[in-house]
Amino acid sequence: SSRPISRALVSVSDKGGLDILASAFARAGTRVVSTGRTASILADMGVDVTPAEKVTGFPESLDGRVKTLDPHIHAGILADMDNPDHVRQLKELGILPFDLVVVNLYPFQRTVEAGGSEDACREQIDIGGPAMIRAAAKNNASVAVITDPTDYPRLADRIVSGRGFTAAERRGLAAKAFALTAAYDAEVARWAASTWSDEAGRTAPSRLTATWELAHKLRYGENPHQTAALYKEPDGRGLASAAQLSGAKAMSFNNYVDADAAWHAVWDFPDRPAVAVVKHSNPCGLALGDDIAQAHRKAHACDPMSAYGGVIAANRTVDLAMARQIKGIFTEVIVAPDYEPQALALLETKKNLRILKVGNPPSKGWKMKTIDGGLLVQSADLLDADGDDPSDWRLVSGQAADQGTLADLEFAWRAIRSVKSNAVLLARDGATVGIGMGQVNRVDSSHLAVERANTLSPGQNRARGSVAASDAFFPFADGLEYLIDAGISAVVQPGGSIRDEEVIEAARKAGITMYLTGTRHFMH
Ligand code: 93A
Repeated sequence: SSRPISRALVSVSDKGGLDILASAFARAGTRVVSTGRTASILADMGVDVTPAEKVTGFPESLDGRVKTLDPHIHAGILADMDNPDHVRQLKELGILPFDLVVVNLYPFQRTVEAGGSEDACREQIDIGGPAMIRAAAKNNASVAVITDPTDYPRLADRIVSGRGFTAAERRGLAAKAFALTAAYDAEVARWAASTWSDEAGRTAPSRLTATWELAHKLRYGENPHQTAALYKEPDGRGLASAAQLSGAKAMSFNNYVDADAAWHAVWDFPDRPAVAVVKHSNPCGLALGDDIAQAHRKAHACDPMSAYGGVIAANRTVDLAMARQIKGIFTEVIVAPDYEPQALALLETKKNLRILKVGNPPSKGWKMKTIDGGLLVQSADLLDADGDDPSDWRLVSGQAADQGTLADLEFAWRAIRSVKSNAVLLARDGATVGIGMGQVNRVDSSHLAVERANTLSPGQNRARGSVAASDAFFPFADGLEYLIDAGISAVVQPGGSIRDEEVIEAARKAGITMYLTGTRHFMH
């Protein structure tokens, strides 16, 4: 049933459109209770306002943290006016009911997006506002709740009409209100998880509260007969929110998948300029350089054939030298933190090259994968396990590696994180020279790594003298023996097979250096 709006509670952070409400209240003779600045603005507009302090009998205190958190306010919102007992209690307590609550919340998300300090963001977590909104939404049988200033013009008529809102309208407004407070809390939860909780970041939450927004529809999915869209996290960071600086075509589904793999791969090496060239979510070249152009030359040289039509990621600003190198290579996408103006100008002449700029390294949050009827969630593989640092490695064969070899082993171990299992990788001078990926047994991956090292760069035997990494243990000696026959000088692998003794014995017999990490880097 409709009821006239004779008493309203107004407390808004976004002061826009208050004039619309003010004139509606004046015409309807609505009595208004309001907080601090909202009250003074309404008073200036000629509204007869009662400050919330007068109603609560308590001053707005603690820098505004306590303004409306008071039973004189909340009993006025929550009383069921169709329940005679509630009506009687209000009378006894000397509390007047509200017919309308108008609230919008502190701009928490805007403060986070503007890069506000932790203190500034925390202070923008609205407590009293959501309490009033939720109370009014719950009690929509008696109270209308307005949370969206763009609704004022439409709803002002209802106030003026003297009939107020229908039950259906109040229910619709209540549903909208709960959606607002839920989204608001989800944003707070996301921010709190990333800002406050290293430990919480290691414990799967009992309920996922993240929300994704439609970024844009994609032309199609993995294949043209599949429909697809990209959703982004609301904080507007990361690859999903990348700026596309150039390129005739929009990013495709597969482009995003490959760009993501490449982007993660280069940020496994934050301390050095690094470039990854990715095809079908696997690197076909990954390298470090003294500068970004050198890193790209080395990464491309790993497998120039596969680099055709690839996705390139760099973890430093792309300079003119690197742009010149890419100019002659058919490349689908390049993603980097930034581009020198001349480099960008040159790359832009390649009409089909999609150029992406991403402001932040990949987030360290949860990684998700859907399965039938569910969602698998895990913390990111950050290469921070016990065993990822060479000082934790156990030498089980041959001599301790010299500095250069150890650096290559460490590079190979970090690089293999971004190769799909089963992965075996050969490296030299801070660059991959042969990558075996995605095979269903480790011998095939070993073959592939050696074959690529030796055939893709004509006239060279790049396997000889390189170092090898394996993403998980060798279950038998055969895969390792193949690498030894190809001439590798050292190998790093997790260990832990029940046949470790056989595998270690093969290394010792060949006199090569072998380290066990005790940790693995599967990626499926
Ligand atoms: O700090 S609060 O969580 N504590 C409160 O008791 C309270 N009551 C209303 N924030 C509170 N509000 C919020 O103040 C409202 O949600 C609104 O966004 C804002 C309006 O304050 P003012 O009228 O002083 O500008």
